[in-house]
Parts: sequence; structure tokens; C-alpha cells
Amino acid sequence: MKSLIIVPTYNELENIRRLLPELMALDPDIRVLVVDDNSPDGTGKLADELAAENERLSVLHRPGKLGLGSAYVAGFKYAIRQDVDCVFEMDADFSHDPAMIPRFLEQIDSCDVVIGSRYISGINVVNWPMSRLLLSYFANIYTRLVTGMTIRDTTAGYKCFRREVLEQLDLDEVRSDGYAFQIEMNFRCWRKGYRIREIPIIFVDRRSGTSKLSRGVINEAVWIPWWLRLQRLLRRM
Ligand SMILES: Nc1nc2c(ncn2[C@@H]2O[C@H](COP(=O)(O)OP(=O)(O)O)[C@@H](O)[C@H]2O)c(=O)[nH]1
Ligand SMILES: [Mg+2]
Repeated sequence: MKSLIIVPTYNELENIRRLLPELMALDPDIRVLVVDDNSPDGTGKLADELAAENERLSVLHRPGKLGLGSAYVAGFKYAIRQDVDCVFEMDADFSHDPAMIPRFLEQIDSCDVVIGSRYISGINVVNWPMSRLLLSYFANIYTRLVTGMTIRDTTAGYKCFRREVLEQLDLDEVRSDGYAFQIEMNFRCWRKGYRIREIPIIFVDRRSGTSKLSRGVINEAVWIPWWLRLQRLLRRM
């Protein structure tokens, strides 16, 4: 399987210095796309330097911090123009263990979307403050109740899509940007009847750099599930 791993970045200099070589070393059929939002710390520049040395690594530069959701949409549009069979979402900060990539690839053979889930075998989150864990955990229960989706970890950001899924979704219609982006993508896939499978991962909080979680991101995750429910009622999704 040829795959493309999309890594959105904003100020992840020290992380990508280690992460990108590690991803490239996994398998010659793996390509990586960094989507950088003009990080002030020079992440984009380092990514360019690494890309100059490796033809399997590419970089998409955007003019400023435009949000995670639109970074992925830009990456997805890039991906479906390439010769790849599946497309990954992955954080740059090592919360997502690169060693799990082969597990995703094993599963994507027999389904359409694979989600690396923190909540299917107990709670597999390491080093998060309790407040953050509770927020995430209850956000997932809330989303299940409001939308009717049965996914256990619907805000997870370590995922793999078959390319056909991304080709069939209306990427220009996707409106949410933070954790809600993950919820909306899952909802769109679920409504289209795609086979979604969760596999357990262990999520470890970042050691380097800072989180970009904000109030706005949380607010969005509160109302988007209701908007999705409405879209479903109106049969628009
Ligand atoms: N391109 C881009 N990447 C972003 C943006 N916001 C967050 N990211 C990246 O998305 C990933 C997850 O963000 P992070 O701050 O670690 O979220 P957290 O793990 O939920 O605290 C990291 O690789 C970030 O660098 C953004 O606005 N644009
Ligand atoms: Mg993180």
C-alpha cells in the first residue's frame, strides 16, 4: 500500500527534526506531507531543508495560522492528486507513535477509515492533566449522545483514510477546524456508510513545544455536534 502521512505543523521545530526522519525510515512506500502555517520558529524552513534531501517528503506552505481543519483539507486535496492508496492524519508532537503506522495499514485493507483510539481499551492517555483528560473523555460521550455515532474516540487525530473516501467526500463543505474537525470528518464518513474501525493507541502528551488548544476550539466542539445532527435531520448529510 502506498501511503501519504499528512503532518500539520505550527511551531514544531524540535519535533519534526526527529519525527520526519523516523517516518521516512519506516517504509519506502510511505510519503510525508508537512502542512506548515508559516511557523515563526522556522518549522517550515527546516521541513524544506529535509525535503530537499528526500523526494518522499513534501511541504505545503500556507501564509499564516489558518487552523488545523483547513490544513488537513489542503493536505487531502494534495493527496488525491498523488499516486497513493491511503492517507494518514498525524500530529507532529510525538503524541502519535510512528511505530503504530503498520497496525493502521494492516486494518485499512479491510475497512475504509481507521481511527487510533484512546478510549477503546480503558483510557490510554499518558501525562495529560486530569482536567484535559476529563474534557476529552466527556466531549466524546457528549458527541456520541448528540450525533448518534458510536465511535468511542471521535476527536482522535491519528487516522488513516482510504483515498476513495477522501475523493468521495465534499471537502469544500467541511466547516470545522479544531477537535470538531475530527468529529465532522467522522460524521461525514459515517453518513456515507463507510466502514470505520477503531484500534487502540496510547496517546502520550507532548514533551516539546506547546499545545494549540484554545477556547474557540472547545466552543466549536460544543455546537458542531448539534449542527451535524441538524444536517442529518434535514437530510443534507
Ligand atoms: N498547519 C497547522 N497546524 C496546526 C494548527 N494548529 C495545530 N496544528 C498542529 O496540529 C497538531 C496537533 O496540535 P496540538 O497543539 O498538539 O493539539 P493537542 O495535542 O490537542 O494539544 C500539531 O502537529 C500542531 O502543530 C494550525 O492552525 N495550522
Ligand atoms: Mg498535541
